[in-house]
Order: sequence, then structure tokens, then C-alpha cells
Amino acid sequence: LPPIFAKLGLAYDDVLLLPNETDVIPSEVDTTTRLTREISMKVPMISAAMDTVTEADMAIAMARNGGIGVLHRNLSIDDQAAQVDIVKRSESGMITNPLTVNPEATLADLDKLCGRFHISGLPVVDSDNRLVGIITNRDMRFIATEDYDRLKVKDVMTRENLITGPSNISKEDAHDLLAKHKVEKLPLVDAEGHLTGLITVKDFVKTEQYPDATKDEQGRLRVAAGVGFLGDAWQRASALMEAGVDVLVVDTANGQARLALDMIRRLKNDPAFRNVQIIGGNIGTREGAQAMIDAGADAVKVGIGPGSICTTRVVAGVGVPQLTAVYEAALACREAGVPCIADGGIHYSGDIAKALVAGASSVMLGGTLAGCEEAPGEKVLLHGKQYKLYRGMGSLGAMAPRGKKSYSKDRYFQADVTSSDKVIPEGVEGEVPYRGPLSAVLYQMIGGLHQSMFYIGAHNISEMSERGRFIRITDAGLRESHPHDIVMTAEAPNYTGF
Ligand code: RVP
Repeated sequence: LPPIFAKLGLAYDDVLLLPNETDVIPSEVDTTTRLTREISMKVPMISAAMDTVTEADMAIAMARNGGIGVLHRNLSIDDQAAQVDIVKRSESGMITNPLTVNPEATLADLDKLCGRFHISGLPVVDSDNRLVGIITNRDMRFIATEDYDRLKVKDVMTRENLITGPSNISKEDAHDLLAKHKVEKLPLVDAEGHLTGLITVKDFVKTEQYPDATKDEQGRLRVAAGVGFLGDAWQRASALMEAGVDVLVVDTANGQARLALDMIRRLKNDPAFRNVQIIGGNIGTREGAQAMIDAGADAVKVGIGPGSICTTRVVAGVGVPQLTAVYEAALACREAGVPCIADGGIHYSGDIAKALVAGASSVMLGGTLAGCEEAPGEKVLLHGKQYKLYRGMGSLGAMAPRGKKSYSKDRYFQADVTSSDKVIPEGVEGEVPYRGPLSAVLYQMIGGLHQSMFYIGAHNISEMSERGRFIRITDAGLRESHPHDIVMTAEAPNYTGF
């Protein structure tokens, strides 16, 4: 018989990090890391491409806080591209193609547009894109909503003494103009009066409020989105690219599938996608990582079966304990200078440190973030406590939603059947405790990581894998790690005992 047993695979819970001599102060560490070959971010955390985790609200909050979100793909192409658009327009140094409204539009149309994009006003342009006015909250304040269908934008917009700037205005001059005239929006116009851009005061405030935000060269928040590799996947990728997506994640449960590798190769070879970074995943071995790198991936995502909602390891009997998977994949990634993302199985901040020491550049989180305010879905009350739905993308609910189309079943390479009896789930559905705003959850996760870096003696992320060393532990060691011999009477914000 051939030798078919690989060496022992370890999970996060199998190890602890050894303390080192250290001169690191937790509040002074630098957690800047590389998401892909070309994009860096201040916080090494990514929200998962799952329909109970990342839509526009989560993606905006992740990017503001220094990480990034991957918009899920279990929705139509148009809807997913619209989500990209919402994130890209949410905040910007200068908006080069601002949303506008026609003077003939009704106030009801305007109201809908503003609601959808969470904005408070728009430049008004004629059919020739010439600026003819501006309409903001101020103009609408004393108008009854009953009149919204009757009144047109041209009836209420501000058209006299418009404050505008030249197309090439500097940030400082724009700020001065906004301050001097006490206005909140500064349309930019060319010599003929065509609208060429927009600067808003909100963006100056946001920049101060979120100094770590992950932004593109134009000052817009960065966003990633999942794509498949079958059917209309190419159309989806193109629509997302046109909407301004920064990163595409070729999203499958088995990244070594030829079709997934072909998709990465095709995206990387098409000049139309040269400004979009491509992440490939998921793989669980060094060979898997190498295959992604050879296909041209700008980052490799690791995780076969560690997810909290994942049943692949029991349904298919396939998987690699995550710490070993990350370590092995990182060996190939490091040689090629390609970042490696540890996806799934992270429950405590200590797990993030373990993943980074094993060689990951960042981590992807699903269950830990699904309970946040910004995750899709409503809160439900169970036994006097609030929860939110969290489900695997391989669960029945996601692959065979009643009365709805599943757009992401190909993640598991399953035939397009309509009956839910014919789906082979690789995930489950459940509830996770409601955890409040993302910023509070990230504060604890990032703070925990700072503490790890202090113990290890790592000033930055690359020093984590240089200085960090693991010690393997036993079941008794794991019991000793968690609170024991006490009935917990208060929940810590960074420890839920399950
Ligand atoms: P976790 O953070 O442990 O909840 O894991 C999230 C990860 O689990 C996702 O990023 C994805 O890779 C994986 N996943 C998503 N759905 C399923 C499934 O149904 N099996 N698995």
C-alpha cells in the first residue's frame, strides 16, 4: 500500500503562542498588512462573502474600520453591482461621477434615490450634464411629503448663487470654500459649466473619524465581491468591475477545481480587469496554494471545512485542520510573495494571532460578525436574548431557498435542481447572539490582537511569523485555557462561553 497518511493536522485550539521577551506596547503596534499583492489595509480582517454577513452596510463598516468586506453573490448580478456602487459612493475624497438628478424629476424620485444611497442631496443637471442647481435637505425641509409626487426638483432646488469649484481644485481649497460659504456640498464644474465632480463636507468629517479606513486612490472606500465560475459568472465579474469593485474573490468550496482555476487565469489575463485584484480560494494544502499562485491569484484564501457552520468535513470527510492548512499554504505563498488569507474557524481574538503567526496576512470572519448590527437580517428574540440568523452558503436555506433562486449553489458544484430534497448541504443554519455595532466587535478583536503582539514581542504583522512560536497542548491544556471552576455571571465583551 502507498503511504497515504499525511502528518498530523492541527487546529487553533491545539496550540498556544509562547510568550517572548518584549519591548512592545500594545497600543503602539502596527497591524498594517497586505490583503493582496497590491492592496494593503490597516486591520487584517475581512468579512465573509456570505448572505448573512456581508452586504453594503457591513462592507462600508469594515472598510471604515480598516479592514474590507466581500459582498456575497447569492443575489442577481444587478443587485450585487448596486451594492458595490453603494459602498463606492458612501465616502470619497472627490466623487468623479456623482449621482445627479434631472430638474424635471419629482421630489418622490429624488427621495427614493437619496434613501437608497444614504445621501442628503444631489447636484441638478440638464440633459447636457450642465449644472443648473443643487437640491439638499435644506430645500426639502419645509415641504410636506404629500406634495412629493406633485412637485418637481426644479420647483424647489437652489439655483441662485451656486457655490462651485473648478475641476482641479485642491482638497485644502475645497475645504476652505465649504467652510467660507457654510455649505455641505461643492459641485465641481469645467469652463462650460458641465458637472465634473462633487466634494462633500461629510467626507472630510469621515476622514477624521475613520483615520484607518481602507481607501482607493480617489479616497473611496475599498470593497471586494464574490464571483463564481459557471454560467453567467463572467458577466457578473464584468458588472462588478464596471461598478468599481476593487477586488474579486473567485469563491468556491474547492479552489483546486479546474473551473475555478480557469476563472482566475482568465480574469488575470484580461486587460479589462487590470485594476481589479483577484483572490482565489479555498484551498487547504501547499499544492492547492501553489495551483492558485500558478493561476495568477493576487492572494490565496485557505480553509476547507473550519467554518462554524460548515459540515464539509463530516458530509464529505474532507478537510484540513485550519492551523496546519494555513501554515502549509503560507509556505507556498511566502515563496511567491503572495498574501495568504485564513478563512473560517476564528472565534476568539487569540485565533487571529495564531493564524498570523502560522503565516496568514489576514483573516476572514463569518460567524463572529454575523451578529453585528451591520450584517443583513433582523434581530430575533429567543429566550429573552437577541440573536441574528447565520447560515452556511452550503446550507439548505442558501442553496435551495423556498420560492427564491439560489445564485451561489455552484460554490459546491451542485447541479441546478429545484427540489430541496435533491441538494446535498455542506452547511447548517442557525442563530448567533446579537453583538451590537461592528465597531465595538472589531475594537475587541483588534485590541486582543494588540495584546498578542505584546506577548509575542511583535511590532508589526511580519514580526508575528518571525517571532511567534507555538506550543501544542492537550485536552487538559485547553480546559485550563478557558475559564474553569466558576459559574460565569457576567459576559465579557470578547468572550462568549460557547
Ligand atoms: P466562520 O467564521 O467560522 O463562521 O467561517 C466562515 C467561512 O466558512 C466562510 O468565509 C466560508 O469560507 C465558509 N463557509 C461559508 N458557508 C459554508 C458552508 O455552508 N459550508 N462555509
